[in-house]
Amino acid sequence: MTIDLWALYALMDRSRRFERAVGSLWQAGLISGEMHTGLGEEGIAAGVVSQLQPDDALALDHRGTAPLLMRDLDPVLLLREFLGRPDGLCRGQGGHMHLFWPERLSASSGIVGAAGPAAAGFALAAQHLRPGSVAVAFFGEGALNQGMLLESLNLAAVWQLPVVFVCKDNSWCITTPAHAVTAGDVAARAQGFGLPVWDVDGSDVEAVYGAAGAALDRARRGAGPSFLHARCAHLEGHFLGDQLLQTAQRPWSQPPAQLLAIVTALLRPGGAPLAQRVQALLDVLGRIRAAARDHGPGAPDPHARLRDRLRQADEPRLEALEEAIASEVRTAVQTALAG
Ligand SMILES: Cc1ncc(C[n+]2csc(CCOP(=O)(O)OP(=O)(O)O)c2C)c(N)n1
Repeated sequence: MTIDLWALYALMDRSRRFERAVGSLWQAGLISGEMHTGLGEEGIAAGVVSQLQPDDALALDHRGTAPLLMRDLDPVLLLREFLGRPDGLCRGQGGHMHLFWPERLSASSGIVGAAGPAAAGFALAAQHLRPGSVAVAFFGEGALNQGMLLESLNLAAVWQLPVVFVCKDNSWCITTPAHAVTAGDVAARAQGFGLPVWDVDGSDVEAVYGAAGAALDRARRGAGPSFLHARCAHLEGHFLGDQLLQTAQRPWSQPPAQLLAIVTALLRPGGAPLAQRVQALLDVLGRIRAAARDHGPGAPDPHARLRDRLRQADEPRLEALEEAIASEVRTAVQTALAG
């Protein structure tokens, strides 16, 4: 199997630039509500989505932007949806979490775990109506404690559905570390339903591509469902704009000044009692330590990782590619905001 790393990087870089642009619009107050990005998940999205066929189905969680863009959804339609405009993908009614793109059977939901039953349903339809096509579910490790996801693993195994369950494991469920709420071992859970499991580093797009290729091939052959467990980190924390969460979940890149600002804010007079604030501070520091322990000193950033490799291989080519993508994203943003 030859992997086109340039093509994968193009998907990841386009998604990274688009989501950064979305972040700026959100910061400017043009997008209402919370904003969850897939920054840090691009290696998983690209490794899987680049191998989907037009008839395949995709069930997504609250971080659906990257996979949808990588499936070649028009970024203008997507952005107008985020802006709440009637000319958006879902007439501005879905926001960034509840999306449906019928032409490529892709749906997302903010209900944690909902990608499981959606993908199982898509896969059941594929089994009867479109043999050889498959469904993919994307979800975080937090969803593994949702009954409906476990029921989906069970039914998929019993009915031998052509589905690949992709768990993007960042080891955090908003402010709750996974180990505090999830018993046992993720892979063992899926194996308990008889599903084969591939365990990969989600920041290594090549590894994800290899594992996803094997899992998708298995589903296409009618050999049944499987489970991809891919570890990752969310570079922006759980959602945009939460400095505490970002610091706690992304300890490798926090300049000391930012940390100092948080400590100062927590100890400022007024507001909650001092004892409570000191406790909050200790809690944040504990989380930083835990995250550093889980992730090590380097940022597990799939985009930077592949970029370094391609820069060493051919820097002018990389620059030209990035320039073209940056220009495409700029044009998409301008077009979406116009009219
Ligand atoms: C059924 C349900 N319960 C709770 C929530 C609130 N909620 C939104 S995102 C989230 C964390 C989900 O964690 P995980 O599945 O690991 O995904 P991550 O955000 O880490 O990518 C929670 C609890 C929800 N949206 N749906």
